[in-house]
Amino acid sequence: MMKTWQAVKRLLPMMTIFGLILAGCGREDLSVLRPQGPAAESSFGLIKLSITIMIVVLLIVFALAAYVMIRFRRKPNQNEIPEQIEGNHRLEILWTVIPLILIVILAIPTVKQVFAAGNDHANDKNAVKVKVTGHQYWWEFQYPDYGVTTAQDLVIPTGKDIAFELETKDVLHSFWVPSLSGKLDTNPAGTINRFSFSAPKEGVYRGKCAELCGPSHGFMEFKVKAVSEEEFKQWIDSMKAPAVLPEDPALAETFKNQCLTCHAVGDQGIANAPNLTGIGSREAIAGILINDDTREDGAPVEENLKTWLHDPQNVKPGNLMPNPKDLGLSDAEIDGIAEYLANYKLD
Ligand SMILES: [Cu+2]
Repeated sequence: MMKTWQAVKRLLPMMTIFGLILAGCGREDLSVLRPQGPAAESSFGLIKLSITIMIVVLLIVFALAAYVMIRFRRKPNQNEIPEQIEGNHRLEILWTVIPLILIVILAIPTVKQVFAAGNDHANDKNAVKVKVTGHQYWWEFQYPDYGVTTAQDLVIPTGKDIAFELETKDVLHSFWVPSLSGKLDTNPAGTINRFSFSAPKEGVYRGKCAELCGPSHGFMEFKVKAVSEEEFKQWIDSMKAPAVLPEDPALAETFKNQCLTCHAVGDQGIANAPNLTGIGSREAIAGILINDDTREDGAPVEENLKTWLHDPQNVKPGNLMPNPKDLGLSDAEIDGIAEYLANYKLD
């Protein structure tokens, strides 16, 4: 009785920790266990296959172990060592061949699907090409066929294969949308990695950087917005529309001189920092401040922009955005720019 209690006392904290860790896996849109596209479904199939094999092996081995422990346990007054059967050929062949068969069963679909996942659709005329560039701590998405560049919200048409070309501007990152596909690294030194996936259903899928890249790595989030083909075309058109600048001429001047020296809107500015075209329509500010007018999961976009602009380092430590105050902007100017950007929406 005492021993049981001690075992429980030792195991309890460990179980609690495991429970808490597993509880962290609960975010529906960030789970490989709820696949939303063919690439993720094929990985999920492999997960199910390997777990099934493991469970069957576990049950058989545990059942045999339990049987042996009960059936051959030492009887009262039994003092002699039982007959030793070391080197049983039949048994040894059996427990070598069975695992081999299991590994082959696992290997065939795994190899097949790994090669299928490497199919990059780079030369597929029907695929939508997207160049992904990882930056500390944001994602840039370029559509070379359309001449459009955006950041943080990757807009794609449903059902189409998206041919990705991955690169990084600084350190190693990893591009990962758990519910749509496996992950792929963005490599420095001009190495380009390619793969593709598609999203059959409209929706917003969360993506993450999956390679520790600095203090704000955990905040390096992005969204994949799968929309209908018409909506996608409309999005491209509105991204290509002439830039909208702040109405107030003085504020427009400040925005041009202080912000567009790194950022771009429409055809204005340069592309050293996230492109801001239509930022008011995005799912989040800085990837992590979720835009939600109902305030259920986040805050209204203008409030998020103010949070970001008044202290970018507080939101994402280590990012390259200078504090607008250090650039000489007044609180009123910062609020004005936040308001302007919040209303810069795409129709
Ligand atoms: Cu990262």
